[in-house]
Amino acid sequence: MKRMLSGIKPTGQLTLGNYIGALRNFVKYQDEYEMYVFIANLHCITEYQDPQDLRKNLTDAVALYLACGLDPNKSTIFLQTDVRAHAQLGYIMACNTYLGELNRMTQFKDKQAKGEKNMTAGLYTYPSLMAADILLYQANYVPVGEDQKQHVELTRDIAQRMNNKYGDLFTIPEPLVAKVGARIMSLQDPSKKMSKSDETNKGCIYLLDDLKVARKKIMSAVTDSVGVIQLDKENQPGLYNLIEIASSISDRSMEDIADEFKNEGYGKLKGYVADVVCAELEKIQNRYHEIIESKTLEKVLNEGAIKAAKIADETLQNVEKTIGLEIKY
Ligand code: ATP
Ligand code: LTN
Repeated sequence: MKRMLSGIKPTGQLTLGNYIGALRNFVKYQDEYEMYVFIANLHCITEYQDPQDLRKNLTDAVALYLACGLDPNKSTIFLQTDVRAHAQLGYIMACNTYLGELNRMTQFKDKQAKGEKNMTAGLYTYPSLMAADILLYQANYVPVGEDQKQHVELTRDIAQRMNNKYGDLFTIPEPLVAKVGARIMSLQDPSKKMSKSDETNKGCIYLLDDLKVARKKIMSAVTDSVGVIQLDKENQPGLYNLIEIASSISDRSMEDIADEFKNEGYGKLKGYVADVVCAELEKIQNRYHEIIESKTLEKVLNEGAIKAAKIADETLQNVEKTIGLEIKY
């Protein structure tokens, strides 16, 4: 069975973008692959997080993983810091990543261009840690949203380089980006990704949003003045985004949905999208509350960490030995 690994960095509440671009796919893949999914808490602290908020976000993220359908009997679910090898291999990876490579990473460049102050060294070397996350498990595939593809490609380059230098240390992973839903856009500005860090909060639907609030966000999504329902991503990006959201969740094709509403007004389509989204959120939220009350999270994470550490430690030990960090008596 091929191995698959992915992580989510819960710096805030998980969003509909995370669900459609990442989480939902993990659930689909867990029957076909040996699946490893982790909460990337080390990646969270590349920017300051209030400790209390961070703890709450981590707990919510695990509960939401389960509520969205990840099954601990099929997937290994764990917290990044519970497997110490991540930070250890992360350092070794940083020593095998060139500054030129890190300088090309768009996520970092965008933040720098925005003139963000107090950017940390951790934020800069984050792609090296992400490479360690993946390579520790010798993963064949890494399902991610469009924005993370570049990081997985860097991981491949680092792995290839180390394999050339030292012999076969790592499996070369492939990014897996879904055709529909890989980049869900903000409901208020369809030129921007739907993001946790949305300043207004109106363009982003959170998985734990009150259903009335979620509906309102969809009904007031920015569209266009063309007035015709059709699939034209360039000229009608807001409408396209709404149809993409509904298509991803309902498993209907975008063409099918556009066709059903082609003679209707935008309000009717938005109502349909809101129905689809709210029904899904309601299911997720009901399960989320059950899971929080059942107090099973600790057990899931403990078992996950034991399984994950077994594989990760083996890779780390092999790397340390191969690159000459061990003394043989
Ligand atoms: P931020 O919103 O602060 O930019 P993020 O949501 O991109 O952060 P993560 O939570 O780590 O950061 O992302 C987890 C996964 O969700 C990644 O695979 C990412 O590509 C995917 N993802 C995030 N936002 C979207 C989106 N709007 N559309 C599709 N996939 C997304
Ligand atoms: N960088 C990712 C989260 C992440 C990840 C990973 C995803 C950290 N390590 C390893 C896949 C594989 C993000 O910010 N979305």
